[in-house]
Amino acid sequence: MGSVNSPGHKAGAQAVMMGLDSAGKTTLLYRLKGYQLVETLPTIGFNVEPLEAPGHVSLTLWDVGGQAELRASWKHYLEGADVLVYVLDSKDEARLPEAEAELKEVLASPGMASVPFLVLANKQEAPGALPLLEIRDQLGLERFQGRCWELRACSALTGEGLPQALRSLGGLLRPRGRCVSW
Ligand code: G3D
Repeated sequence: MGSVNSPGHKAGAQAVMMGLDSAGKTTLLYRLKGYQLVETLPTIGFNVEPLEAPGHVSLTLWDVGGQAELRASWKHYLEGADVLVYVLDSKDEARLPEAEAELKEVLASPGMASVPFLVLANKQEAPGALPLLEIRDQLGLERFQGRCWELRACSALTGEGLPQALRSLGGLLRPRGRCVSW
């Protein structure tokens, strides 16, 4: 992927979005970009869009395909990532353990120790969506005390929570002090 930006260097920050297939990453990418809802197809490889977060934070958001056979390539996209966006399907409780295991592996990748991450609990408008507290507990996010992370609820379908998600992204790209929040 593109050039590596040092933390705090806002122009051209690289945000890498990962998560299991069908979590809603591509829908989120185009919603955040301000496009109308699009018919999505499984992402083979990646989609990428430049975005502006509040506070004049320019970033490039990479949407990396999440199907099991593509996950081996995730590590290539992590090189040079300034922030990780990890997307979950809040109504798919059955796959939360798989999502948790993948997140753990991504965070353990070389170079990721100091990279902040934003977990987006997507599909929150769907009946039966797990509440944030439960998602936080099932993902074991509390164990990442020493890292900079945020957990936000959103719906790429309705757009709810997306302005806050963008604000969180901007904030994580210029961390200061305590930054764990959900
Ligand atoms: P992916 O890029 O993570 O693989 P997609 O996921 O963006 O392709 O979305 C997978 C499916 O989830 C799509 O439905 C999409 O419309 C749906 N989806 C995405 N975000 C939301 C959301 O916030 N709420 C709900 N209810 N559905 C969402 P299809 O039916 O096309 O597979």
